[in-house]
Amino acid sequence: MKAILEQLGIDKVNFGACGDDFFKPNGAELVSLNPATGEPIASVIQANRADYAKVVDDAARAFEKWRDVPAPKRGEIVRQIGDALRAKKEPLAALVSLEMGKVKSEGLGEVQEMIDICDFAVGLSRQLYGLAMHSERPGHRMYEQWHPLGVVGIISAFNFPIAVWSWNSAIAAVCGDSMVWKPSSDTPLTAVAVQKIIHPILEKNGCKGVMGLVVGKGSEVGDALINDPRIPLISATGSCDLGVKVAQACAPRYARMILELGGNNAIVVLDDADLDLATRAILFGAIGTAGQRCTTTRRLIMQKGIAQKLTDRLLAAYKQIRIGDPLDANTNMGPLVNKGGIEEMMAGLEKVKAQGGEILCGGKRVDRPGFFVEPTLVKAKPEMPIVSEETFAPILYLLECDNVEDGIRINNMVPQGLSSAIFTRNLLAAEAFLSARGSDCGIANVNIGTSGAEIGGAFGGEKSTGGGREAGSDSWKQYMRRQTCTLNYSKELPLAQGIKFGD
Ligand code: UN1
Repeated sequence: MKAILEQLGIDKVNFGACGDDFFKPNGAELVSLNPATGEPIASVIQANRADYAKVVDDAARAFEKWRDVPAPKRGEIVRQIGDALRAKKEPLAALVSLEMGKVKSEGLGEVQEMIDICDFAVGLSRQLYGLAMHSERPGHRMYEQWHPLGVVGIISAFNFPIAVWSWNSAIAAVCGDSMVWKPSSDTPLTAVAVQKIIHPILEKNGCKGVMGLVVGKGSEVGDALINDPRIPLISATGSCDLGVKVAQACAPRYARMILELGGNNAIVVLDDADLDLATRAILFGAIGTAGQRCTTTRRLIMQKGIAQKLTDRLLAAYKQIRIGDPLDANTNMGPLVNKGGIEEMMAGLEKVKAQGGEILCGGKRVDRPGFFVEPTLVKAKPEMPIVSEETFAPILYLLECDNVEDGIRINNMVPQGLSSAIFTRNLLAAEAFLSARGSDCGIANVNIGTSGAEIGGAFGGEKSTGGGREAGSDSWKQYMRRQTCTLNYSKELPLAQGIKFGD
C-alpha cells in the first residue's frame, strides 16, 4: 500500500482543493477507508463553501484565457495528460482497487478508459465541426459554429471514481471549457492522485485552473456547485435522487445538465442462444465491480426453454467465484465500497423475501474484515416492486419470458433505461430487440453483456437514468454552445420568408 501511495504522491493527510494550485482548505478531515479491510488508507482535508468559491473563481478566470487557445492546441495538452496517465497506469489502477474495491484488472480497465478518452479528445480537437447551410437569400452565407460554454461542474460517483471524470474533462477541455470536479466522498484519494498527475501538465502549459478539484460534502460543496450561477453545465453521475436534486437546482437558471443516473439493466436470453457466451457475459455483468456499475446486469430474462439449464449453470458458476482482496490477481469479486452498501443490499433482500422472491444462492455478508458480501441469485417475478429498484449490489433477479416480444416487454418494464442486451442467434429476434419497438434503453447490445461499454459511443440512458450522454460520438456538443451565423455579402437587405418591410 505504501508503495502505491508514494508513487502517486499521496501523503498521510492531503489537501482536497486545487484551483490555480493545491491549497489547504478549511473543511473537516475525511478519512478514506480500504473497503477490503475497513482500515484507513489516508485522509483528505475537505473544502468548505469558501474554498469551493476560490476554486470556481480560478476556473472562471482560467476559462477567459482557455477559450482563446485554438482547439487543436487544447488537444495537445490533453494528449500530454493521456501520456501522464499511461505512465501512472499501474499505481493509479492499484489505488482505484485499494480505495474503491474493484479488482485490479477492472482498475486497469478504468485507467485505460481515461487514456482512451484522452486519445479520442485529441482527435476531436480537430473535428469540432459545424454545418454550413445554403441561405434562402441571395448573397448570404449561413453556417453554424461551436463556442466554449464556460465552467463545467462535474460530480462523479465512487464506482468509476476517475474514469467518468475523464470522459467529461477530456472532452470539456478540448471544447474550451474549464471545470470544477466534485468527486465522491468514498473515493477522495483517487481524485487527489489524478489531480496531482494533471496539475503539473496544466502548470507547464500555462493553463492552471482549467481543471479544478473540490473534495467536500454534498450538502455543502455539492449544493454550492449545482446552484452556482457561474456554472452553465452540470454533469452528474449518481442516484436518481441526485438527478432530481440537480435538475431542481439547474432548472431555475436554465443551466444544462448531463445526468447519468441509475440503471436496472437486463439481459434477455432466448432458447437459441449460445449459452456458454451468455453465461460468461452474465457473470461479468452481474458480479463485475461487485454489482456496483450503473451498467451492472441486475435482471436476467430467460426464455422458458433454457431457463432451468441456464439457472443451473449460474448456480454452479456462482459457487466458483473467488471473493477477496481486489489486489490479488486471483480474485473475481472484491468488497462493496462501504458498510452502507451492505446495509442497502440486506434491506433489498428483506424486501425480496417479503415480496415472494426466492434466494437461490448467496445473500449474506461474508464473515471477514471489510465489506464483503456473497453474489446472490434470486428467483423473482417482474412485477415484484424490488425488481424495479436499483440495489447497488451483486443481486441478479432471474425472470422468465415466453418469447422475444415478452422479453422486450419485461426489459422495458422498469423506470430506468440505461443498458440492455439480448443473446440469440436469430437475426429476426436480434433486430426486433434493436428496433423502435425493442429495448427502450440508451445502450442495446446483441450477444455481449450490459456492462463494459467502449468510450467511442455515447454513454447514457433514457427515462429515470436521466437522458444524458457522455464520452464518444457527438456528446461533445453538450459542452459547447452552438451559434448560427448569417453573413450578408450583397448590397441588398432581403428579409427571410420574402417579407417586405418599408420598401
Ligand atoms: C458507471 O458505472 O458509472 O460500460 C459507468 C461500463 C463502463 C462504464 C460504467 N465503461 O460498464
